[in-house]
Amino acid sequence: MKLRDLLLPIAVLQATLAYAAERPKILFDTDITGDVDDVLALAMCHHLADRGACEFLGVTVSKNNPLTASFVDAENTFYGRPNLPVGVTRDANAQHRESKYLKLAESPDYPHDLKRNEEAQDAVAMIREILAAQPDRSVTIVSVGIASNLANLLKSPGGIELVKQKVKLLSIMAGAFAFCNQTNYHLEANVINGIGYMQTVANEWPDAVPIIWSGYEIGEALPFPRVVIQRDLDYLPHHLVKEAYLLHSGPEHDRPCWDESSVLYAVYPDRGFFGLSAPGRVSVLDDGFTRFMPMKGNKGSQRDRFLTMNSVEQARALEAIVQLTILPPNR
Ligand SMILES: [Ca+2]
Repeated sequence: MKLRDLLLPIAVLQATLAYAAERPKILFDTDITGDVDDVLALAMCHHLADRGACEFLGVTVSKNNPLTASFVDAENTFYGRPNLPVGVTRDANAQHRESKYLKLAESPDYPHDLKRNEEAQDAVAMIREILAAQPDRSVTIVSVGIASNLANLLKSPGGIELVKQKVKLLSIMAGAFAFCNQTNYHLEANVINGIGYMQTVANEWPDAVPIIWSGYEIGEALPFPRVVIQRDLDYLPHHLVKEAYLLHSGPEHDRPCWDESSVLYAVYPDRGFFGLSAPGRVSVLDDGFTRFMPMKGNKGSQRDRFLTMNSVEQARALEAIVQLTILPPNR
């Protein structure tokens, strides 16, 4: 046997291991109740996992509504993952939110077996369990709602240490870091609907674990094209994403892709979809404003950066989000 024949399998194994090590392990924390971008972002997580771009570990819900677990399980089943772990907040202080689309979980068109929040896991216990079972510094948390679960995780016994040990990145949709919505002081919903929770995250999240913030201005610059909803999801008689979008936004609205931006960055951080600010530190003020202070020289925290986007990145990111949302379910 030639030396080359011996070395080739080793090279393939090394490449495979390197790939597996790079592939993000995603925990998706969502407030899937009010806005519909959570539904599209969850669809993206499934499609990205289908193509092997990430590993999908589970979904936790940060707001209170009796249909959240049922809807998430319906969507997970729709996309071929009926047994994906689902956790819901047990924090009675977390915002209760009505929904225009969660009722789709009760439709016979979307069969699934998790029907009641009481049957779902406690979100914080579930996150702790999943983190504990993963290799060190390997888990990417994508947070696209209020920060109730993250704050309660940090406050749980040993929670900060667990995050420090197991989490590689927090990709979070929250705050505002540019002139947007006609002001340079936009108070963003994921913060102001639970200011204390977001303050806990900003104050207590370990300095060694990077946070990438997607501000309001990013999603606002990524309007999901209504024509895609109108025309591209008719390959099934009943499409959960299409029906949820129509119930929330109607057929004549281009809903901003706030939550989708944090999924896209988490899985493809280096594909030219976004730029990044200089490193620094985000603090959450008592009125909910997110203030970013850049690192000065070699001093200060380097934990936080926020997404930026030029016109080329904007066009690329929007098309990637569209194409990663509308694929047929792999089931
Ligand atoms: Ca959301």
